[in-house]
Amino acid sequence: MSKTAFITGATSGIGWATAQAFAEIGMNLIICGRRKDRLEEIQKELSKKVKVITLNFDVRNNQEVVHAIHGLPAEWKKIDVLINNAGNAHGLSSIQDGDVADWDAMIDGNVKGLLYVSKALISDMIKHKAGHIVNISSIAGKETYANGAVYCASKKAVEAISEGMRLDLTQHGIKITNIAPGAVETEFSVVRFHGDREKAKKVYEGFEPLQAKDIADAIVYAVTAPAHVTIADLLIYPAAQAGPTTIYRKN
Ligand code: NDP
Ligand code: 8X3
Repeated sequence: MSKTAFITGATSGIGWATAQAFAEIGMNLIICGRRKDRLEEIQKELSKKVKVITLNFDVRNNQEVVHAIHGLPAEWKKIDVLINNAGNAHGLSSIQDGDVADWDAMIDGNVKGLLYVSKALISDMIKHKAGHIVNISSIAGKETYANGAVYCASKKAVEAISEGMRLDLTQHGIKITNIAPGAVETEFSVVRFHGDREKAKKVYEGFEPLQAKDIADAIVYAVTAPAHVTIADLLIYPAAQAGPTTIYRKN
């Protein structure tokens, strides 16, 4: 029987690439995001290969999360794989200059949103004594960099939640994978710089960044590992990167 994956942040970047990669291996998809038009386009594309439904909610709003998940049709209630991917950086500022609205967006989305979605799905995974949760952290969750205190804090929280989930849920047959990418060229930097595409482009100049598909391939590797294997933690850099801000650029 085909498995079902629930992917947050599937309208762009890593989440979208993961939806495509899962469709290639025959997984049915519940794709989530705030941009309804994009969800519908992706649904149309991937429905040629697998069954796809869309859920349109903001992960920061627990009521919306619970309403969307509880409203799933009966045949979509058994989730085999949850990809907690939705998230972004907002701003790149010193702690003294940071914008409170940016802080709220990062803590509420990257941390509380991941918790809300997980809580709404974990009890059924426990009931079925099976499941796999993949949390998308970041190199920012491993090492803090200047002007990134709050984004790094949000991803350090993801690291702690991954560890805690593994400690609490392994006994229920649920696997937890934490994936920490370095620089991936997606809409991430456009969002971080509040829509400034020129500034975003510069982040990836002079080296070959990861593409969303590189991370999707790692996610497929983790979720298709044999039943007795848990891929617990992966740190994935582009070849030119050696630390959060140590990137060897040409010129
Ligand atoms: P993108 O900006 O391309 O994608 C972010 C996705 O998250 C979008 O689909 C967006 O959908 C969704 N999202 C963001 N906020 C919310 C929200 N409040 N509610 C619902 N959905 C939301 O960036 P990436 O693909 O790069 O980012 C995916 C994950 O990877 C993030 O957690 C990011 O922190 C992490 N990451 C990224 C790295 C990079 O260099 N790109 C490196 C390390 C980690 P929509 O706007 O439609 O709601
Ligand atoms: C995204 C990578 O280095 O911009 O999490 O924090 S970084």
